Amino acid sequence: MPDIAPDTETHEEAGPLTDGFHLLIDALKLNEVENVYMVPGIPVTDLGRMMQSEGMRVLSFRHEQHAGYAAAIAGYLTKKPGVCLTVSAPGFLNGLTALAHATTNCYPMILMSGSSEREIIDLMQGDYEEMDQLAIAKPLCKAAFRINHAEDIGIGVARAIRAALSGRPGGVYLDIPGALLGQTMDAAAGEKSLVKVIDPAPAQLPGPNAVTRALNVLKNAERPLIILGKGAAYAQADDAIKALVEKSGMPYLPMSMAKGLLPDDHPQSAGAARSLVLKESDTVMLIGARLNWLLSHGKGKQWGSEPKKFIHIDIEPKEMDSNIEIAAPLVGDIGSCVHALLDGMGDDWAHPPASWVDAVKTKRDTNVERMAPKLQNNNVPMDYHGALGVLKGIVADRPDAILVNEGANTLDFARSIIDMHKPRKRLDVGTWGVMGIGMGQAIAAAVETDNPVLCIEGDSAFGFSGMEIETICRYKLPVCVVVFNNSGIYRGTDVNPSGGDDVATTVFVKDARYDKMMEAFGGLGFIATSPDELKRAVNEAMDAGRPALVNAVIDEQAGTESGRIGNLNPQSVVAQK
Ligand code: ADP
Ligand code: TZD
Ligand code: MG
Repeated sequence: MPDIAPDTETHEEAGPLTDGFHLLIDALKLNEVENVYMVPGIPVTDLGRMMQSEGMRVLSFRHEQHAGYAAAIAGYLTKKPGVCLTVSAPGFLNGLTALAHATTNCYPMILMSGSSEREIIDLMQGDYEEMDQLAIAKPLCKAAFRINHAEDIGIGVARAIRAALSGRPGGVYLDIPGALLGQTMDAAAGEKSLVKVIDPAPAQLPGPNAVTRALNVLKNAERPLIILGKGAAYAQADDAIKALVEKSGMPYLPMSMAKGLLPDDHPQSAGAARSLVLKESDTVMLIGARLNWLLSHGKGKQWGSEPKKFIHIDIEPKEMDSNIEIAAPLVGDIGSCVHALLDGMGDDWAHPPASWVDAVKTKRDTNVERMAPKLQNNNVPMDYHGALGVLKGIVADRPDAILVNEGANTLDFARSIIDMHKPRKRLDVGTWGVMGIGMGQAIAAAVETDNPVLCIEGDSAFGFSGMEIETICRYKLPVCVVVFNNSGIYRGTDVNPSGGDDVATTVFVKDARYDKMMEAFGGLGFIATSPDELKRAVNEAMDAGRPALVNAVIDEQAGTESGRIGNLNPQSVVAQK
């Protein structure tokens, strides 16, 4: 065997080195990622520190799920991927719910998780926090990648960003083996390896035939309806959408998070005539809204007996015909599609027949009138209407505040009672109806927008993320949490059907003082037992611009099972004991 010759080639002095930590940070910064939502620990503790020292804003949470929900909604609010950073196995799994939630809701997000030694994981030899994270993440997100070599960090981050943002946005998993962070390479070569993603969400223009087809369907409509979904809000094509709605003269219905895209008191809003427009319309144009369970899949009693024609604007071609036949699919990004429609409508577009527009308006005005006195009641204990009537006024006075909302009755009543006045100000449970988004979304809303945040939370819903009020206090965020405390899930009155000592499964500790939790971390605590007290407390909290929690005592009997979706509960055929 020949002797191995000594290396005679590299006599030049080696240049400065960089490492995986710095390359990752540089790659993120190059792509304008400014904020990271994380929980520290092996192997990402130093990464968090270095991100902070390199000028990124690093928000350290108490639980990864909430860091994940923060990243997901940051993506929705900014059209840039929200980044969540977690430790391996358990931290990764805690973040995964949020990644799946982001994907389900079409929010761009990147979950970056540290991971353990590949060789040991693959031989299942029991490493610290061992888990094949990439394989587990794959079915739950839009794309999943692992970066194994420092020189691939640039391209890996670029792929993650483009995958999250392009087409239908969604969640992306990026696996960061601990060993990667410590890898070194020549600094100049490292810098060259970074990739700035050019045009990460390219415009997707609709085909001209598809535009003509859609306009023809619209033209022939007698009772048209526009439905705006959160995809329309995400698209940030606010002016074009408003122009389209107004030029068309058609009534429109905003889905929950599309409220405020046009102000809810807009004359064409059919928000308070939902049942009528779903049932009676003959043509429906969906803009960034899916015909999923939230719209009863486009069929059934709610939609009336006559067949309707659907026009569907969405960036995802597979969404067309997903539940029912779409007469005019318009595939493209919402901005481009809406502009194409506006152009095609010309200057003399005829508004729908007055009989239809007037019928919707009459129904809406009647419903609003009927609701008004309920919202002014000053009952003690408060019911949902009395409490939300007050909060409706506060939101009207503070249209820039971001409203975060979760719960069952607390969600459903707040959604229908509180008008939104500007786009992307209402953040809620999204497509899954997930409890626990509250504090994470509140934190990201404050961090990403600098606007004040008002959270309206069921007491159960709040409990899922309640510990993050420490995070809110630590970062001194202008978040006011109102807990609708009815001592339970849906109601506080259930009794244990067995007659045993345990309380019913839906009931919590009576007279709980959630306000004291906030005080424990230095925030402001309030208790409100009447609408007047609630008004005073929330205004004081919002004026203070500091972390605050108002414990709003709600009538234990006021709620109904599952809020508005009790019909989805399966029924047992066996008589209950
Ligand atoms: P909602 O729950 O408010 O009804 P969904 O989440 O069901 O809304 O629907 C959002 C839809 O918007 C998704 O089908 C998604 O593909 C689509 N979407 C998201 N961003 C865009 C965009 N920029 N252009 C076109 N469609 C988009
Ligand atoms: N777990 C998760 C993650 N999401 C869920 N949606 C649920 C459980 C089930 N669930 C609901 O759908 S609403 C709700 C739960 C537990 C709480 C309702 O109680 P609340 O609101 O106190 O938040 P109200 O005002 O009492 O109805
Ligand atoms: Mg409750």
